[in-house]
Amino acid sequence: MSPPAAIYEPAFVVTKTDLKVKPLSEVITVNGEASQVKLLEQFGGKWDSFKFAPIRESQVSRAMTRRYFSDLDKYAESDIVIIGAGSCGLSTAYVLGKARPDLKIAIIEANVSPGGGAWLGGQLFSAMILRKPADAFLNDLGVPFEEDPANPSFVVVKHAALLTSTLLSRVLSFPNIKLFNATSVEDLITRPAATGNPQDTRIAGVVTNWTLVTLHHDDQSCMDPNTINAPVVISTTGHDGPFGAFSAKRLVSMAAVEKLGGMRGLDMNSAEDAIVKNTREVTKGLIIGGMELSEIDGSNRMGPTFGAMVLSGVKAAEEALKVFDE
Ligand code: 48N
Repeated sequence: MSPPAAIYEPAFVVTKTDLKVKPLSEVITVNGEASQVKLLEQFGGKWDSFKFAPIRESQVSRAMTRRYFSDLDKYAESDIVIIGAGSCGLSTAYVLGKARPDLKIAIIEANVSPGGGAWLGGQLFSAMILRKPADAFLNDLGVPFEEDPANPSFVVVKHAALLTSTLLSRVLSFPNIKLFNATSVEDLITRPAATGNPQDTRIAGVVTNWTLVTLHHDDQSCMDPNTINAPVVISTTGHDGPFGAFSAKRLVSMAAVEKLGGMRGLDMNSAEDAIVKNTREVTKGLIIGGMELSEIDGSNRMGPTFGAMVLSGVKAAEEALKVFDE
């Protein structure tokens, strides 16, 4: 039944004459062969006789749990732990995954869904702005963007989710990187300094728990955490909030840092330069990047522009590699 002529809008992207309309059976192919034909030919070519291969529920459970627990065992000793899978943490992981496929890298993300604040460009607007030279990172990652000659200082990714999903898929495809999501870092593993000065404390890993447990320590009997040892921890937990700025606040509560600088008002120009320039090892074994850094340093916030997040990630990766290049 064709749509009512009066309100029907023609196809937005291409007109039908430009399309080489293929039968569905040729749209999804397996090794170049029309898979639907292949898929259905074993069922007499009809969906109504379709059946999946048989399974027993315990096979699914074992396929998931075996892998998860072997990963927990493997990453119990990691080379690098990244706390927070937002735009900065994922950019850090992407650079490290490319540069050092020999290192074991664990990413701990409190939410079920990684990505942090990078699924929208700002407020509810989906386009994401990155100021140059962050377009170099997009080129390396292979994310398309638009340039406007009238605004040569920045580029626009048509939807923030295009950057974040591309970054996420590349990071998760590295064999040496494991994402533990729905998992929170609820403390840092520390080693006392020979000086006895708490400000010389060395960070030697993270203390983790299921996020739902972390959220309910006050109303449940304490459920003890798990641990991951690592010589380098990179904290990118975002600016203050229920979970944000985790390591910055923990350093203050353990007297490793005197006090928080506290994020200042919005000033794009100074905020983005400061975050990238000051991404650093704030105490032995702990590098802080992204918006969490504004809480330590008291730098401004930049609002809806993400160039500093990806380039802070590049800098954080470089700082971490100094430890392994020694
Ligand atoms: O996206 P965020 O919050 O943090 P960044 O630094 O990667 O990116 C910040 C950016 O999105 C902005 O805020 C923009 C540029 N706006 C600036 C402005 O002026 O408003 O990601 C942090 C991630 C989140 O996914 C959290 O769930 C996670 O870290 N997280 C944790 N994961 C595990 N354990 C924790 N303790 C923890 N705390 C936060």
